Amino acid sequence: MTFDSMWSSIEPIGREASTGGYRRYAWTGADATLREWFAAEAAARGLGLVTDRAGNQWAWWGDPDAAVAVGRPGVVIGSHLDSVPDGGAFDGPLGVVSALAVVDVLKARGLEPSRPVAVVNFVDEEGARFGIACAGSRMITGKLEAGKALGLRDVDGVTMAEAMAAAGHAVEHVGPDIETLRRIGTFVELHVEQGRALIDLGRPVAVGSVIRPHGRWRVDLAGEANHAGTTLLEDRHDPMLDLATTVLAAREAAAGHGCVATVGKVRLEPNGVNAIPSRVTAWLDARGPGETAVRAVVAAAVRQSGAVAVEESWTPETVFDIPLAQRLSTLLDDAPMLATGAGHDAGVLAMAGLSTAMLFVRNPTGISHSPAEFAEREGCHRGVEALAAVTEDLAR
Ligand code: HGY
Ligand code: MN
Ligand code: MN
Repeated sequence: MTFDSMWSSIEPIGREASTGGYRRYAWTGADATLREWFAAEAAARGLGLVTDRAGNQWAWWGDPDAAVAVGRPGVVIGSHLDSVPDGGAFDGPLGVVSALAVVDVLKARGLEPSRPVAVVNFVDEEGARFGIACAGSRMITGKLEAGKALGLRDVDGVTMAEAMAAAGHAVEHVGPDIETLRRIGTFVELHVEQGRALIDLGRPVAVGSVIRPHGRWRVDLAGEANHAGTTLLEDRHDPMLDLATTVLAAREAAAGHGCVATVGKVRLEPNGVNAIPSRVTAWLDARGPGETAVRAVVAAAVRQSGAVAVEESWTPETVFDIPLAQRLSTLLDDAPMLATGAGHDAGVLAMAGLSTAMLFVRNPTGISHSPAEFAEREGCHRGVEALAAVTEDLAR
């Protein structure tokens, strides 16, 4: 199976030797190398490569526009190649490599699909550099306004527009991409499971049912810079105390509302060992069974400090195309249906009204967004087989 050779060639790209994690951020050198890798794999299969207005890459087997003209839009498979800081090898790339391997499997079977098939690489799914997840899919569906996206800045103050332009992408065309969206009849995203359900169920593959609501908020905590050694405690205005209460309050409220809450990114200024910070910026990621509960957690997190939680992104509960999910489950020996707390481009396309499904591949530890993220090779092959069966069924 060609999965193994592709996996070997992509695995070293963007890996950080010191941690074993990946730093594959949007519009960086690592991302450019990954995009070149994707283009080469597409060319090797004779797939027609198209880059859309947001920079997402689409590798087509067949003519998508001719198919649209006769009312038979394509079957799209794939995922993303970018990562969170020191992320794992599988979150994203497993879906892209599996999709390319599926093209090989179906061609080897001599399939002549009655619908075009595409492999997609969505750009900037993690939002690790510019702060908004699923930026590529949100831009083409209009969920993320181009001007707002292009003005987002990374930790060095570089805007997305500058980063895109430096990577050679035509910034002036960034925006909703109806032409791209109408080529999509069905999108199926294969993804490593980010949990342990499949191990506990003893099954290799599951079908996605729903993405639970989740969002990201920025909390700005002001303080007063002063000397760490000479300032009396009663004279201090130390924002780190507010940070501590925010983190603890978020955790307590999450437990009380059946949610999860994380402060995984904090920026201190001036960030000196012997200086009381003048300002702390913290990002709160909160997710749960319903919007009311999630927003209650956010409100509780900032209540004591009186700070404002500025919403940077929000994803409502997203239900996939359930008849499609049931069709896939039946096709895959009654594969279990799984809800997830993780966001995905498939969720963004589902919110845009496209017929969308997800397949999850077993993850022995359930760990993700970590160098320890792992999927057994046999499990990856089972995922390719499942995605091939699904793609053949949808494209016949
Ligand atoms: O944050 C998420 O759930 C996804 O990994 N972007
Ligand atoms: Mn992820
Ligand atoms: Mn992902």
